[in-house]
Amino acid sequence: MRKTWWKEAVVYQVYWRSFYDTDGDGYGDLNGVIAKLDYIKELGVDVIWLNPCYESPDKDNGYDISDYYGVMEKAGNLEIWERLLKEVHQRDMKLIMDLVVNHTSDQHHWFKESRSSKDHPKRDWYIWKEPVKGKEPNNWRSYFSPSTWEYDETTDQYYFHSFAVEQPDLNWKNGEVREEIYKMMRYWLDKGIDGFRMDVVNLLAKIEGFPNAEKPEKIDYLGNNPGIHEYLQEMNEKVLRHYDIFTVGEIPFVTPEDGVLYVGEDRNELHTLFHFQVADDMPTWDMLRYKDIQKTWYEGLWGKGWNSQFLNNHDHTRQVTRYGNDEEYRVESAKLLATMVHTMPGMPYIFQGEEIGMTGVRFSTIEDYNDIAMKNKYKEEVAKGRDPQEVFESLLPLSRDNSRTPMQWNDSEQAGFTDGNPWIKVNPNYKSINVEAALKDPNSVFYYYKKLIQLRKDHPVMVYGSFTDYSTGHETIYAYTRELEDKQWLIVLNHSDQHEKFSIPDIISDKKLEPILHNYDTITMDNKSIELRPHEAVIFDLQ
Ligand code: ISL
Repeated sequence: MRKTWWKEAVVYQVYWRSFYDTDGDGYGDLNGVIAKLDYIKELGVDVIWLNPCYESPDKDNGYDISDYYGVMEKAGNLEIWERLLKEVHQRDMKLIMDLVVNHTSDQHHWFKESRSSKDHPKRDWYIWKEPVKGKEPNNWRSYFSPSTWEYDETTDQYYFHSFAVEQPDLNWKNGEVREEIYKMMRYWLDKGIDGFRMDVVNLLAKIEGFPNAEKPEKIDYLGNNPGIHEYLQEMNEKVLRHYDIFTVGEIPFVTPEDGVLYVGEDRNELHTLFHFQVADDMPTWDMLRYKDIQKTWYEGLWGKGWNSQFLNNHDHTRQVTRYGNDEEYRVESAKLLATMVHTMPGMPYIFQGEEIGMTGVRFSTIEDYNDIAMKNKYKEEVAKGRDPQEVFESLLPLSRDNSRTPMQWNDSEQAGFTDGNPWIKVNPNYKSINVEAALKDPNSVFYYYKKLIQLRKDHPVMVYGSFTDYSTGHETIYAYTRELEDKQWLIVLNHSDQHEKFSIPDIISDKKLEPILHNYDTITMDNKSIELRPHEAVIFDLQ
């Protein structure tokens, strides 16, 4: 397996609008990220992924871009962005930006020109279709609305949008569009960024002819269509391969068989990917399903391409709430989940606040929420006549706002996030869950993450070691090895609220188990088995 800097990296995701506000407008900003770089560096991470800060009307929190070359005023300006990049590099960290090129904002001048008339030169920069029997051209659903089509009176045609009405899809079949995107990519790469996280990059190619879907609610027809690999190979040829960077594709609906086509080292497309067989398709914790997903992705990619590991981000509820125990065992559970993500094969991603065990949120009314996906779904379901309170409660667990509440810096007003009125309420548990408290507590989740990240730097086995599961079929214990040359680790996790006992497999029972990281202060074991308390996690070096 080829060794590279990015394969050994840990990525920290900064959702800047919820990170730290320095100008009191209630939104985090780039100066706030700069102000907290020493905190991020203290953790030991190597790369910062910055969510979009380009010019945007902010209908989808920056994922609706109106000018790829500008920085939205809420975030700051280009000069502050330049300073952020310099400060990140001065701390020997790297910065990757979000590349959102499946769609733009409907306020982008390209779209305004395109929609102005059927024969405008930019008409074909977006996807326009005639009505069919006076209605939408087909039955496809979008991520954020009942149809992927929005009627435009000016020219009596529909335009295509995979997400919100305000996010029209670019037409990647048009070579002018592709060249314009490549030019923009070079602009940011030439400024010195270290790569891109590519937003729904497998949606760029659409099914020829836009035929009706048998199951429109499944929406997987939006991705992985013929032509996508040609686009990515062209992007690689014309842009990516000319820089020492890494690219991570956000690739929904993908299986390992498809995934290797995006990240295979012989494919000249992307370096690694996020799949969503957990985050989108596993609503709550299911150990057997998680084990199977990790096994199939390991078998599908190992030796061919590189995986990425995450359990939460700005779109997916905080992991200790969704997949762990955020009450009685919050600290142990947060540490166990971190141990698992960081010892699985692939690059680990930390979403801001995860390192102090921040939890999901339960606000009391729909007005407390901001997420366009949740608010559109709420309106759609209530319009069907469903009880509003029941709809609201059904949307709470997976609302993207669970992860978007402000970073909790201390126990002062607004958790030290802002002196103003925050754009979204702070999670009320900030009084006890905050950075200041974590930095004072040697047993905090923060310092456990710091140790995990340091282990990766000190032990190549954590990055390049082969993976073997020794707990197949066990619903609460996950026990697996990582092996590289003569180095062998055993990771043992008890993902449950009960006490468990793990019998050490014969094949490794002749080895001495030397604990190197542990989320409790003692270990109870003999040479045959290990007693495991609720959410206990141990990494052993086998000697
Ligand atoms: O949020 C999701 C479901 O809970 C994800 O499926 C997510 O919408 C999807 O993976 C695409 O996400 C990306 O593109 C969207 C943007 O809203 C998300 O924030 C971004 O991560 C449109 O650009």
